[in-house]
Order: sequence, then C-alpha cells, then structure tokens
Amino acid sequence: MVLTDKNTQRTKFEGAWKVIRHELLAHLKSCGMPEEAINWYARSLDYNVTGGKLNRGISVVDTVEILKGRPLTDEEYLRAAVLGWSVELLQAFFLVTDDAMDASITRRGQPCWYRVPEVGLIAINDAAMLEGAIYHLLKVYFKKETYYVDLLELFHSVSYQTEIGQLIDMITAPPDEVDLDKFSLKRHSLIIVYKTAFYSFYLPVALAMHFCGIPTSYVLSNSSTPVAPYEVAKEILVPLGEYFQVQDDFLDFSGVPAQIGKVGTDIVDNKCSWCINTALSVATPEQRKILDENYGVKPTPEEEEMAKRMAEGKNGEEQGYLGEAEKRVKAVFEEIGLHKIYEEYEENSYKKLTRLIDGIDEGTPGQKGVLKKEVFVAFLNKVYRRQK
Ligand code: DMA
Ligand code: MG
Ligand code: MG
Ligand code: MG
Repeated sequence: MVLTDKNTQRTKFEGAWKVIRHELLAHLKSCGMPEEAINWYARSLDYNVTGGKLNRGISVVDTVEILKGRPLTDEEYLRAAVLGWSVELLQAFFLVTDDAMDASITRRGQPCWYRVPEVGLIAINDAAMLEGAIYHLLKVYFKKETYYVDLLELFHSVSYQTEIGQLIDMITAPPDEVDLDKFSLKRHSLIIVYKTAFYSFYLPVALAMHFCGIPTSYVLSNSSTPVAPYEVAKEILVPLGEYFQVQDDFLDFSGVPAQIGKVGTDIVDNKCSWCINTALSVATPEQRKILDENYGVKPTPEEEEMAKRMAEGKNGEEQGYLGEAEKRVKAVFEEIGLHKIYEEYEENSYKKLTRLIDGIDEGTPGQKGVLKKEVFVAFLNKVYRRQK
C-alpha cells in the first residue's frame, strides 16, 4: 500500500497535536486553574512532548491504516492520533524522569527539562502530569468503547514493565560501585526488553490492534488452529525493541550531539550497555584493566563544567566534551573494533527479524481483521540503520 510521504505524515500528525494540546489546556482552565498554571503546563507540554522523532506515535496511525487497508476518515484519524500522542506523552514522562536519573545534559538538542533553572525538582510533578494527560485523553475519546478497559490495562501494564526496566537499569549501574563482573549480555537483554521494547514497540501496535477491533484470538480462513495475534505481535516486537535499544546504546558511544540530540552519558554513568558488554566479551587482559580502571569514573568538576558549557554551545557542531577516563574507555571500544561488530550485529538482527516477519500467517489474501506482515516491515524499516 502506498502511504503518504514521511513529511506530510508528520505534519498531519502534528496537526492532531494542536487539538489534543488545546483539550489538555482547556481541561486545566475548566478546573479553575490560574493563568500561571496553564502557562506552566503549556510550556512543559511544548518542551517535552514535541520535537522528537515521533516514530512511536506515528506508528500507531500507520498500523491502523495498514490493518484497515484503506485511508482513515478525519474522525478515525484524530482518534488514532490521540492514541499515538498518548504514546508520545508516555515517552515524554519517561524521558523527563530518565534524564534526571541519568544526570543527562541535553535531550532533543536542548537542556534536559530538570536542568531548566526554574524547573529543577518540579520536573518530578511535571513528569507525572505528562502521564496523567494520557488517562484524561483516553477518557475523553474512548470511554464509550468496549475496548476502553483494554487500552487502560495496556497502558498500565506497559508502564509498569518500563518502570521495572528502569529500576534494573539503575541498580545494575550504581554510581560509586563500579564492578564490571556484574554485567552480562543476558542482564543487558533483560534490562532493555523491560525498559524499552514493551513501550516503544509492542504498545503502539497493540493499541492500533485494539482500535481496529482485533480480538485476542481468531481462526484464519486457511486453517483451523486458533491464532493469538497479540502474542504473535509481541514475539516480533520485543526482539525488534531489543535491536532498537542496542542502537541507542551504540549511538550513545558513537553519535555526536548534533546528530543524536543528546550527550552520551552511558560510560560515565556506569551503564550496563551493549557496548561495554560486547567489549568485555573480547577484551584482552590489558584492555580489561583499562576498562576496570576507567569505566563509570566521574569527570573532574572542571571536566564536568566544560561538558555542560559545550553542550549549550549554539552551533551544534561540538563533539561533546570528554573527560580523560571516558576518552580511555572510548579508545578501547575503538581498538576492539566495536563499529565493525555493531555493523554485523545490525545485519544479523535485520535478517533474523525479516525471517520472523515472514513467518506470520495472514490467512487467505485479503482476509480482513487479521495481523499483516506489513505492520512489522514498516516498523523494521523505520529503525534499520538509523543514525539518530
Ligand atoms: C531509555 O534508556 C529508556 C527509557 C524508559 C527512557 P536510556 O537512558 O538509554 O535513554 P536515553 O539514551 O534516551 O537517555
Ligand atoms: Mg538516559
Ligand atoms: Mg536511562
Ligand atoms: Mg541511551
């Protein structure tokens, strides 16, 4: 099917945001909130929700179109976009808290919300309000639907999974207790499935499936064995989400701020990332010693000051300022040929995911109301070889 081109799609999706933003602010007004509260909330929404890649949100709308097999009416589009923007609101909620916990400097090319001087710890409540907006929107747009409770349950369970993932991400990386023996690719996989895969990949597709009335089980016209489509979707989207987070980990090391919109913090934060785990699996004893002595080592106050100043530089060309310990870790990553290993990982993941997608049974051609391969192909093509 020919979908409209990427820019038109994005503009249309952003158009729906205007309606949604207005709804959220009007609700605050209707509660009798003073002008300054409305302005604060508007600023938080504008700062934290828009300006990203919008991959997750647009995927909801894309998936609905693919499953329905036709263009959407204006009303259908808006309601599908409400689900898409709800995923973006969830993402905004997680990013605001994630940046504070990771002590990150920039996000989407601007200072992280908690680092805006007048914001600080109020960011905790702002994050909670970004999440609260989801349930307000679901009530306004979906309360009458039979699948309303499915939407609620999905958002709740996926949020909880993400929070569990964030917990193991944080406690596997205590700031003042660097012990690389604690890391493993197995632990890494558990972290990234929970902190990223469910909310970034399974959630958008499952929302679209509920919206299109896909039941939890159906029988295809060419077979008598029942299919559990939400499980089928999960079996592909979880490994796809793992692949996506490995890309995020790799870009944290290899990407420059002007390209990825953020300054990488994984090495300094002692994160159990794909890069360090891969390096540990091939490091010589000498390289291992350098990693033990430098991974997770905090920059000196002078280095930290420099890093912040450079992150705020206006021309966006900076490499980002690296402390000496971080430089030594990066040098080992280069020495072991991490770029090459990553390239191979990427090609293998693409092949593996393509095989999984090929295994989906769509029934007889044109059968309506069933999962389609195209949903997953579209998603895979969005992330394959991404540079930001
Ligand atoms: C991302 O982990 C997970 C969530 C739930 C936001 P991360 O800290 O690697 O993300 P980023 O690199 O964007 O800070
Ligand atoms: Mg982070
Ligand atoms: Mg994090
Ligand atoms: Mg990251």
